[in-house]
Amino acid sequence: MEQTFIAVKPDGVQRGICGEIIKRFETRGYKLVAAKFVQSSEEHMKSHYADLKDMPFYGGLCKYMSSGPVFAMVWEGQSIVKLARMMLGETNPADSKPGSIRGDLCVNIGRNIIHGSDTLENAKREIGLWFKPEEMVTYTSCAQAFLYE
Ligand code: DGT
Ligand code: DGI
Repeated sequence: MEQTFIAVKPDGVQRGICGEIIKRFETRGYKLVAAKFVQSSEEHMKSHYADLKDMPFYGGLCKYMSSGPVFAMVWEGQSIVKLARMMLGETNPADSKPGSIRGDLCVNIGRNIIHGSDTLENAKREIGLWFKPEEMVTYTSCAQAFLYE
């Protein structure tokens, strides 16, 4: 089963949207396997967004992401990396369809409330960056047999 890294960004936390985001992943049928509420360092955010280091907004993004608490999670489920990205919507909320998280809950690209890994490879890298192996919980959901044939 695939795992992906999802984080409610400082704007999502301050706006009180953590519960709504957890609800969408839970009700879709995904399984929460790790979570923590943290304020990360700018250095940590620079590693997280290393692939964007040449972008003009990189510095501001890393500063912003370390400016307040983030709700970091690992969710598990079939094809979750790709499907979670569909649930998020486009990077720019202005391009995100109603029904998606960004399309329903935010308006500005620099305040797009949520992060989700874009590839399986990045999901593995980001999970390793944010969580220690002992912080990941292994369990069987009682809904498993009703979610998957
Ligand atoms: P995520 O989930 O935060 O990694 O965002 P992605 O994957 O949808 O977008 P990505 O990786 O290209 O960019 C990471 C973050 O950088 C994005 O959530 C918001 C910020 N960002 C991207 N492009 C720009 C930009 O042109 N200006 C500013 N200020 N921020 C940007
Ligand atoms: O994975 P995403 O967050 O959808 O997109 P990404 O990894 O390309 O960009 C990471 C974040 O950077 C994104 O969520 C919001 C921000 N971002 C991306 N493009 C722009 C941007 N922020 C601003 N202000 N302007 C952009 O063009």
